[in-house]
Amino acid sequence: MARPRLIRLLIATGLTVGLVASCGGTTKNAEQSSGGTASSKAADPNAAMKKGRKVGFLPKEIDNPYEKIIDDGGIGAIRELAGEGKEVGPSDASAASQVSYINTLIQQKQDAIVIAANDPNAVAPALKDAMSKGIAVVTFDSDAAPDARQVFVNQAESEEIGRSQVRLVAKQIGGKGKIAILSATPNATNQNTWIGFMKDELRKPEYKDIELAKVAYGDDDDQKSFQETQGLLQSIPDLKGIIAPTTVGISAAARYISSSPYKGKISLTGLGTPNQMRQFIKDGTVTEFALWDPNELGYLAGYAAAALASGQITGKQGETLKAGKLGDRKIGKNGEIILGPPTVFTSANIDQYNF
Ligand code: RAM
Repeated sequence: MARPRLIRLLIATGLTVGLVASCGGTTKNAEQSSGGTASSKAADPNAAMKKGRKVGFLPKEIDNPYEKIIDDGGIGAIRELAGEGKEVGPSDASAASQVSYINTLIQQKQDAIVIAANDPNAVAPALKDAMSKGIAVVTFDSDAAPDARQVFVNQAESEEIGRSQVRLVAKQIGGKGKIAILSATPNATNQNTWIGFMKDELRKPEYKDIELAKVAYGDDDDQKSFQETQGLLQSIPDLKGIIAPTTVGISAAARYISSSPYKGKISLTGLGTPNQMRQFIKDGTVTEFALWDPNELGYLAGYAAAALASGQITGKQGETLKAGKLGDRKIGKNGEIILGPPTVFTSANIDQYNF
């Protein structure tokens, strides 16, 4: 990966975000945790990483290629630490389905649960139950209520993800016209947080000529996202741009647009994997989109889970997570650890990435 070029690109597009945790929210401390044994003890940074830890990775849905890359990264980290990692999860991005998987992981006496929550509150009671039984709980990608987990491993700073999506679409449509957002599920913590920042960004005077006409939900389902794209384009004839802050949504939208009369007339950007988006960059359907490395996100979450389950960290602000090949990471406010800045992919760099 050509680092200097990548950094130049990030700066040019304004996507460089700090490696520090984002602000806001309440301060996480041991009292706010569930009182589970893993979280109520003080951290011992010098404790050995315990071998044989059992860690269950629970994605938003099992068939989402993005979540699969994350879980593979996490399972790889657990393997590195001589533990046993596994991925389990529902075939639809629903919180109710996730709850039964959480309960099974509790019954199996896993040492840690690492979850991308489909709804911040609906999974909280089951996660609190896990913590009360001494099971470490880490969220990644999409957070749960802060008192229902010890650590949230966020892919990048949420505010910057949201604002940068608006900057990308504004550039592509020349700062004027109607846009729509094609999101994932209506309750997804991550998409809703990003959309909140997108709306706030759009209030700035420089975007006065851009109107957010609609937020549609493809539920992180390929077919539904494809149909929602079609619906947006047919119902808003003067639509100029779509932001799809979901890898499932952007790839389905690109597929629809690439073989429709809208190709070349509508701008599409958002968050996608280079492998799913390559053909749409090459055929000109999409010019720029962003993402981080999902494998590294999973790896970081795996290390956080193992460190919690070994007593090295408790999730308190200021603690340091030793994250193997990713180096040391500070735990920020509200138990949040940030992976790092996203990369913007274009025809100039997409072939350097394979995920
Ligand atoms: C989808 C999911 C996930 C999100 C990515 C960008 O795969 O909705 O939660 O982070 O897109």
